[in-house]
Amino acid sequence: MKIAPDRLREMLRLMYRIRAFECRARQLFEENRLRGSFMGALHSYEGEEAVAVGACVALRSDDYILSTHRGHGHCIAKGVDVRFMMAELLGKETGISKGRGGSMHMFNPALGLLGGNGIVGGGIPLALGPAFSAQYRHTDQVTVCFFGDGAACQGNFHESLNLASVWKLPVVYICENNQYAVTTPAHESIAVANVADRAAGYGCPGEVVDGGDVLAVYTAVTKAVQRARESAGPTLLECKTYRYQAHCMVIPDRRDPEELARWREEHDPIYHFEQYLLDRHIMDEAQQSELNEQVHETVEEAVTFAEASPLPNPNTVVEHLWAED
Ligand SMILES: Cc1ncc(C[n+]2csc(CCOP(=O)(O)OP(=O)(O)O)c2C)c(N)n1
Ligand SMILES: [Mg+2]
Repeated sequence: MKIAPDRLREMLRLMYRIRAFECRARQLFEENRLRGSFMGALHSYEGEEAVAVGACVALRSDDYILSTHRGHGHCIAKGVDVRFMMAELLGKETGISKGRGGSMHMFNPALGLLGGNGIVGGGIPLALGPAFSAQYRHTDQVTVCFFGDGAACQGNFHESLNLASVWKLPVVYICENNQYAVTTPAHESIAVANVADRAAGYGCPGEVVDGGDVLAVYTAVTKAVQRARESAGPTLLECKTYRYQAHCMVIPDRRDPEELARWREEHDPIYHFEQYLLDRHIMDEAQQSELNEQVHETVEEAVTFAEASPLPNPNTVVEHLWAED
């Protein structure tokens, strides 16, 4: 698939931004948790960047996404300003959810971001709503629903995929199979070799994708989006990937350190894409450093913005909790 050089470099920028954001958020979490100023849990997306970026770059800005508890990458790839995300992590009034949501509850309907979710698999049935709405309104908007390998074992996964297929709803289901649900390996909880194999049971296409290859993800999602826009129904994509950090920042990592080292050394999505761009002279080393520096500046500005922002006024604690007329 031919992709313009500018767009390819933009994909790398987004991957850098996600990695830098996650590293900085992790530092803030460590520094602040004892002081209690970091709001809620933190699930790092480091290592999985190619999935969010490959998928979201294949979308239009008016397409919808449903995110997860590990959702910072989805938000950044869909175009959210990292200042408002960082402020949300610190529970500030300027946060994307006005400091009420924290890491797992970032929303921006104007960008099609219909929210993260602290309930594993919670976004899977919700995705049917915007998809049905688009079909009913005769727009050709597509809904992308991200979820993990653990979520793929929830009952609502089966019900939702069946309904989406029966009604030919414009949804692209993207399973981010990072091989574990907390500490449970996917092969101990999934009866078939691939989550994508389950698509046969719902009469829709299913495909296993290398989740470390941003272009493979982009290509697969582009095809699935096309199918959805043409009213041909949903697709189930399973992106095989790996997370670099423990499940969240407070649960000890029980994975084999050698396995983790192997994934980092042999399958790092950012390293592979950098090499791809350098080898084909789509980017030179000077451009690469500039891109990296810009991203780090952007993330530092976000930290400064977040730290300088006020906490919500306690008198407003019950505001923004329900939809307003
Ligand atoms: C309904 C529900 N059950 C259990 C949990 C606790 N929990 C949080 S994350 C998680 C694992 C999810 O694994 P997966 O779907 O593979 O996503 P990953 O964390 O690997 O990205 C669990 C069991 C929860 N938040 N919601
Ligand atoms: Mg998982």
